[in-house]
Amino acid sequence: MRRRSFLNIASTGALSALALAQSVSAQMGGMPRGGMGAMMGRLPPFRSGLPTGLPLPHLGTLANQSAVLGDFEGTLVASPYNASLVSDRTTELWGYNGQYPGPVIELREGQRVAITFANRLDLESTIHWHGLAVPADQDGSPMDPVDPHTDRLYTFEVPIGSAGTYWYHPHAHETNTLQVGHGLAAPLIVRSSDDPLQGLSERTLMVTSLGLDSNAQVITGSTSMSGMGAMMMPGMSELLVNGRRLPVHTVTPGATERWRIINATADRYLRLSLDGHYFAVVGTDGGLLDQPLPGLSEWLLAPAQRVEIVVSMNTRRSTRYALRDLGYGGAMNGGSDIELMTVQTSGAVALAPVELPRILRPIVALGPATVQQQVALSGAGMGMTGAFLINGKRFDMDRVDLETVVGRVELWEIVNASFMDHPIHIHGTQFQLVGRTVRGVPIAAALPGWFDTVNVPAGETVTIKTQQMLPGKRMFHCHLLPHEDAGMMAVLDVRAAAS
Ligand SMILES: [Cu+2]
Repeated sequence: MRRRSFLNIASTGALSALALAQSVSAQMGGMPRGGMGAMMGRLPPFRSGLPTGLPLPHLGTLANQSAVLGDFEGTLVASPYNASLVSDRTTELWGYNGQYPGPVIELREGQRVAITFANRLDLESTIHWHGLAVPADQDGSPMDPVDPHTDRLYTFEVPIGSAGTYWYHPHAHETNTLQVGHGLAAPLIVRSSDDPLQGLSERTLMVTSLGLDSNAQVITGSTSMSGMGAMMMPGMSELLVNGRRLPVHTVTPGATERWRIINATADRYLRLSLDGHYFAVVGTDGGLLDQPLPGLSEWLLAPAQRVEIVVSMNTRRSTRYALRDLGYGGAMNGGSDIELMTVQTSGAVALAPVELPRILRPIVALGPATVQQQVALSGAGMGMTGAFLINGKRFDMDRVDLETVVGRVELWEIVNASFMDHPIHIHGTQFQLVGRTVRGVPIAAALPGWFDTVNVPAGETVTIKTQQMLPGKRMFHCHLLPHEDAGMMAVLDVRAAAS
């Protein structure tokens, strides 16, 4: 199959921007492919009976209960609750504070945070602060479970320089497809005092996948069929934005908006595109890029990744545009084109476009790597057996798979020998992209920005530069949750630096 250009670049005239965007295209591995998805036939879009066309909701924020000025204190209760999603039916969801998605946690750089987690589920759970560099014992890893019907306190300080879009979700042993699939996930936003995009109108768009059976009860890829889950889920779930199927976001014509988009699905790649619009990417997993990347028509957002985009709406009044997932075959997810949200311009007088600053913030490149590590991803057989492995092994939390030292810069070569893409997430840090190797040909793909999750396309090698600044044991794993549950996870032991 011939590759075609992933990103259509508007005529910005800037050759360097074009070259950079092409390297982004290369880095994201984002070409639609036939592959297994095509071989297995495209599944018709799943229809759950969820209503469409309702207004895009603003997500509620978690109340700050701290009596100390500047600190953040909050409570998250995870429990089952009944929701009315489909007419004449009640659906049991599992939620944080009875919300789907859960409440947004709004934090500031440097803030001291104390969050009580009340686990009112009948199974063990944790809260993982996805992408934030918090101490290993506060990271909500499966080594640190919170028993059913018990509480625990998470405390950490929000790192300086971490302003960006994150999310929180359970990270229990082997039950994450089940827990996230029932609704346990929510945004976490970190703000800085000197945000160069502060004046822009802003929306957080949390994309989740929800599967409902004919009785409006949640279906997920269960642990027992976790190997199959990644293939079966997409045909059985719908994509929601802020908890709603195909909501309507009404905007003033010409308005310039900043969207923080979170892929909180269990296993869906999102090839995002907005009909009739180009957009600028301004941020990735770990916050703003060094400069905006304008003129993009699509962006591949792997499971667990976030992207911040700025889009200036068309000046035509009373016109509808679809925010779409164009479909991506790399993880056998069928590759259908699905509308996620309707953007509707109002009848108001058009606003003048806002010009973006040329520089967003400095991104300091990690220094030269002194150690190289190999991470091999494989799937046994054709994946039907449920064996998804890292360096040939299934996850064992009592084993250490890789070792590093606090502060050491390492080059990780993540080799995907399997037949499908895997989005690899490393806990405890943000890393930088170096390049990828396609059929033996290395392609430089430096993008001045920070990531905690990178897509590693089938048959390719992705090279990253990474550094851990806090000691302790950290997970790294595939963020297709059925793969993670099936054991595609490993332990990185970060040793304190020798004095
Ligand atoms: Cu995977």
